[in-house]
Amino acid sequence: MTNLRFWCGPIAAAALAIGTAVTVNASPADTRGKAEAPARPQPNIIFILNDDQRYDAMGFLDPALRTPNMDRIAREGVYFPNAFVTTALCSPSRASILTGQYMHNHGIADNNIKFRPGTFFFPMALQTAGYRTAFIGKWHMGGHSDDPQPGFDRWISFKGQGEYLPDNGKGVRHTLNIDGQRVERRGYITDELNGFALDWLKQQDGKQPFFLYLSHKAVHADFIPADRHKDTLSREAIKLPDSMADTPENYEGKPRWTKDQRNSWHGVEFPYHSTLDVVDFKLRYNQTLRAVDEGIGQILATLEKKGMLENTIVVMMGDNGFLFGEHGMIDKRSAYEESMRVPLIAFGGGMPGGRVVDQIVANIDIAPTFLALAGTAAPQGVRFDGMSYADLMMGRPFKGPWRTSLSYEYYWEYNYPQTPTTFALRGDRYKYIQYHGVWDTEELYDLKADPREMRNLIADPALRQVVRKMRGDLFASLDPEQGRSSVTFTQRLDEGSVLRNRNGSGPGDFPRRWLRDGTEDDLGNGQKAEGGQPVGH
Ligand SMILES: [Ca+2]
Repeated sequence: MTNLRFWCGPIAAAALAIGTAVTVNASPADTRGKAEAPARPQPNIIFILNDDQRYDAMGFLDPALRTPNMDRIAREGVYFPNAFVTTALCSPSRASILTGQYMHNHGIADNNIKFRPGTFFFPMALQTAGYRTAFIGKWHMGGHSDDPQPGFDRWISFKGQGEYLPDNGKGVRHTLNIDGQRVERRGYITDELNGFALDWLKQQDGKQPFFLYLSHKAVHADFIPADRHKDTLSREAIKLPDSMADTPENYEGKPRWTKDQRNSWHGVEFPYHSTLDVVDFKLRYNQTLRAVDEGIGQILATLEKKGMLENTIVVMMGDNGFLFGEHGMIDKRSAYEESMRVPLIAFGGGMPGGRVVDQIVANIDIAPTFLALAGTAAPQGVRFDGMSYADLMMGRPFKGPWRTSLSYEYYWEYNYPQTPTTFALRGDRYKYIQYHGVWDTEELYDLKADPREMRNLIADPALRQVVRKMRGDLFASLDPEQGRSSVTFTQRLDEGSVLRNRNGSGPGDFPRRWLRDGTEDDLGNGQKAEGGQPVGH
């Protein structure tokens, strides 16, 4: 289970990253009897969360990037190629990380809603277990506030999405909230946050275990790289996806909304209502990520210098993915792979290195995993939707079973009306997607045969049972027994980003399989078309 099969060149690595690798690694059975020494009591934990870093935005998966420190962690530590978020949107995903719960349970359905009072954040339990805790960076939950939040002894944050640069270009400094005090910004955001993290790490004396949550603003749009990285990396190395083109083949079988989105705020024809070039956009993203990677290198160097790497677990993850032209779209929110899939790598703390863990893991697993690593648990009455993968990470015997699929949910936002409310079930082999509140088709993809999600198999008669089972499993997994599966109603504040380019493409068509002349014998409702019983009018 410790072979470096992913470290064998970009083609194999890319195949692995898109889920086509054949080798099954670190399965529960594999790990039995091969345990390393038990983890030291109460290891230190550093969690580095990067904003909108998609699953393949690391140099060992994409040669257009340069991330030697992330590559080192993947090579010498543990790489999770099947890591996902249960919602591809900043605040809801971050809330799932902190609470260990699905969005419909924690209630942060968009980037504006505030936490319910009394919500449990996992760092509270780390404090109770004796940890010193720090939050440094983007919080972005609870309205436009950067006030200190429960669970953290040290607090450094900013309002909303924050700003890359320390001032507005007109002499007005942006500010940070440091333990409740308003302090003026000094430098480029990634370097500034990383500097605070290094300062805090240097203060740790080893008498108390610590937990550091370093939450970067990078690489959220609009990307601004550090000055030292502005002219670096190759534009020519950036490859846009084949699915970006507006061709009948690319939209065959796709939902109507994907074609509609093409000419919109989140589409390649009118991106952010501008003339933005997607290649230039991706180049700036790649450049902006470099400061994050350099910061990780400094953190590792500091740990090594202090002799703390053996007892400090470093975990790096993305809060959601990002589309750069896939299916004619940009940004995130959808259940397509580039949106819901994230990087996840771990290193240090005595974990056996050079391993790939193939199990499906998610943002909702962070809270139970970190509490397990710390040897503690949530207080009575707190329920996690996620599972601890601490044993998988640390190479310890794993008492299965592990999940075979993961549910996904996204709730429509009035301000970005291009993407409908989405529910999906992502398994090892198939992904099933259904939409709520729009007249559109479901989707089913065979991820082994079609990792780019180009051939919608929803109407394939041979897969009818697969579709029925996944519909049922999705519904069951979202926990309707508790009556919490209702679609969230959010407040509309304006008309939203509704503009279209007059010279761009038109709206999408209905699926061809739905078209009839009106004389066919299958003109009942959808149940009849699928061989079931109509349920009335
Ligand atoms: Ca994000």
